[in-house]
Amino acid sequence: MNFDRSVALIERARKTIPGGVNSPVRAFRSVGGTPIFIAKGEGPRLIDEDGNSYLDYIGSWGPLILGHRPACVIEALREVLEIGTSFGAPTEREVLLAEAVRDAFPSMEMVRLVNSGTEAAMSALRVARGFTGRDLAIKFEGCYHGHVDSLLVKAGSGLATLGLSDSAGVPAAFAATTISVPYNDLAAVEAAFHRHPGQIACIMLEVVAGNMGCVPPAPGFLAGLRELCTRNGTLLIFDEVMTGFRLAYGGAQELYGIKPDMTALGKIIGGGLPIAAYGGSTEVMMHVAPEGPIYQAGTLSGNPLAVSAGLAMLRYLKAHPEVYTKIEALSARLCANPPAGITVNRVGSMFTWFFTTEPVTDYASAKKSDAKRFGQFFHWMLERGVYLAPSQFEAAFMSAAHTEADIDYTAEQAHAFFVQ
Ligand code: KE4
Repeated sequence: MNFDRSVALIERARKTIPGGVNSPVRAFRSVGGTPIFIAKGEGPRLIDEDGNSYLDYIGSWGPLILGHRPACVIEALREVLEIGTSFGAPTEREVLLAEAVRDAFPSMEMVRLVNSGTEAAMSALRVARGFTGRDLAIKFEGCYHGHVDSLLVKAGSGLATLGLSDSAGVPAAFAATTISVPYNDLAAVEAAFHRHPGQIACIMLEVVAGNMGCVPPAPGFLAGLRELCTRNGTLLIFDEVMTGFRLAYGGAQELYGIKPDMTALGKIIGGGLPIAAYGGSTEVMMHVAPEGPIYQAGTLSGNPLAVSAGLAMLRYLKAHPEVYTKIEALSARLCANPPAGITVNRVGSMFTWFFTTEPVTDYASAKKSDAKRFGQFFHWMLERGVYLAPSQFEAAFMSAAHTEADIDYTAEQAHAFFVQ
């Protein structure tokens, strides 16, 4: 494959954009090589600036459950362009989208639309703190909730201790409001409650983790968190930015049957345009301005352009439940009979091939993977027209635009890597 234009473009891009990218993972730093610049997306495929074609298993990091440029979204965008793009004033469309979200996620009696998953998680955290009057939050190592200052923390020295900044520019005082514990470790959560009685506003988690690679909740983990939160007056916040509308139309909370106090949504809810949302019970959400004292705002929140794309996406998914059975079957087909030396974690259409022989149940076990060998695998696949996430610690996503032939080609190329 020829990557000349991407090579030239990244050199040029680095002069005006840090790393030449608008989000760090796109820079290929953990797999090496040159990030490819995309010219076009169509169905399950991406075409780069050198004309190379790839089967896309990132799907813009989750939003594109129907593949690139689905007709329902494109048609909705054409229609809304006739009336405008943003008004900074209420419109009927955003009421329709809020109602569609509430119908899909009954725990979200009230919904506030925002523009990114980061905003959704940040706002839900603020509401939990404002509603409970408490400052501390529990998160899990390896889970990512956007670049929210106080959630960019790594575990403190011992279990259940206050977090330490995981990014420059985050004051230690902010990080110290977050307790970071191992995913799937209920005992560590209980220890945190014992150590900080009456001080914990919320627990926030990815219900199925995708940001350390795909890691499902252990049996009983979610129910245990639910019980601990109820017992301690702490809000349970499900970050479903990745899993919402993907693992089921009602997200992971439908799949696992656990009702959170608040939910953050993103990605699919926008149909590929910038929309996200957070919400919860009426009792909690009536604390949000202008109804209550917790402030949150946004110039483009609920803009008709993005809302129209999101509405079209959700309406299509609701009317076509067969999308979920298709992407489940395609993902199962791709992950069946993994090569020796690989641990595959999959939940529905989210999956990760970990380069380790040990089970991956949390961040510590995920980090035992051979990231260098994953990098070699990534480039082997890229050269053969398969575009995987450029990091061992990301989930891959299937779309309904992929076909069995696409899957069989992908599997064939993947298996060939292990016998070369
Ligand atoms: P955004 O602010 O990027 O829209 O959403 C942040 C976020 C929140 N919660 C979860 C569970 C997420 O997965 C994300 C963002 N996901 C990453 C993928 N690992 C986005 C890719 C990127 O950062 O470029």
